Amino acid sequence: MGKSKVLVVGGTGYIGKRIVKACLAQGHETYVLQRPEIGLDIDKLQMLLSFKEQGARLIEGSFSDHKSLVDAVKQVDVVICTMSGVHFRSHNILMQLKLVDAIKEAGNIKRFLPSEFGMDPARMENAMEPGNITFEEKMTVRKAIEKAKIPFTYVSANCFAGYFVGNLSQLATLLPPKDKVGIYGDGNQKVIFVDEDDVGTYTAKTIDDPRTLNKTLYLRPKENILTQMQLVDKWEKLVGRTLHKFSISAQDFLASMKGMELAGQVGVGHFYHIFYEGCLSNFEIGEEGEEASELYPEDGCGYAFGAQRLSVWRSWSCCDRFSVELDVGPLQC
Ligand code: NDP
Ligand code: GO6
Repeated sequence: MGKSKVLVVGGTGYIGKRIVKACLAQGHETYVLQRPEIGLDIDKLQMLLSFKEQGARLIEGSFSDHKSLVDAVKQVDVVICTMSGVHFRSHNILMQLKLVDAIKEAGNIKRFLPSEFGMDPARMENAMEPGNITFEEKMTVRKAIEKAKIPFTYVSANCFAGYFVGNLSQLATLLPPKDKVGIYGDGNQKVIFVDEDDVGTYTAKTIDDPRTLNKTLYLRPKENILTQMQLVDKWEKLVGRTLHKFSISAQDFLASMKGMELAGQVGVGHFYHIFYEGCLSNFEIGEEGEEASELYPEDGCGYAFGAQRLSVWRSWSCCDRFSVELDVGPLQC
């Protein structure tokens, strides 16, 4: 059986572009939705053209034109949606209901991967407001998928390195702290950090795998499970400098939400569940799920997986601020 044809919806986005690249790299006939709404967004247009140069096919379609979505979906076997879902960027998770309708009508889709790629929303029923919107909307999409009997895989990708590793998990910055670092409580909850390229690779790997049909794929390689303290320790060893650590109590952390805009409040709530409650690692993967590094340990890309690679830090070691001030050599991994 040949590799399935895949359509990526949201392909110019932060995680979408990695998924497009991984699908191409793994030999899938890869289609990317080209929305007329991108208008004069020249960055998106050029990205789409570069996908085309790399072998992707562009399909025109719009969320405000149902038939265009049905026609797009009819050309492929698998749909991966990477619709935006980060409040300070843009949050359109429920727009996917239109895509679900189109997939239902088309009737040919062997697997749909909706925009998830984070915490498992099914385990976040007790999440605090307003961050719970993220999980509730993702659950609404899941319910529509399951009601329409569309075959699915949900990818729980845990913490993207770009948002959680480079900054040692500090809020409101993506840069590594220079002198002092806030530690959530005792910094000992187990967190799972995943390189974005690995999210792409694992996602592409799973689309034709019968073992993940109608299941959740958790990206939880052992090397990627680190506490915040272990993360800070790795960085300190890398740069040969010790940072001043100050503990933030759960109470103070939650109190910091007050006066923030919605996006900031959502972030604080999510960080609370991850760093104080340990929501990413405080459960065993059961019958409803599979773990990615167990399913795909080999295939010659094994070394590319895992926090050891930390490409986000490798890039800091080439960044003036650290190579000059801290004389960081290349990462050993
Ligand atoms: P982006 O903000 O990069 O947006 C992705 C795409 O969404 C855009 O490129 C665009 O597609 C599409 N989009 C946005 N608005 C509209 C609209 N009105 N109509 C149609 N399409 C639209 O998303 P991310 O990559 O940041 O997020 C994707 C998923 O990953 C989300 O579910 C999010 O929650 C999750 N995530 C998880 C993180 C983690 O640490 N685990 C971190 C960040 C995100 P087009 O290419 O067609 O323009
Ligand atoms: C990422 C963030 C970083 C928020 C998830 C505020 C959905 C998920 C791990 O990417 O709110 O500074 O699971 O000041 O299921 C954001 C969100 C993280 C943005 C979390 C996310 C993670 C969304 C911030 C900040 C670095």
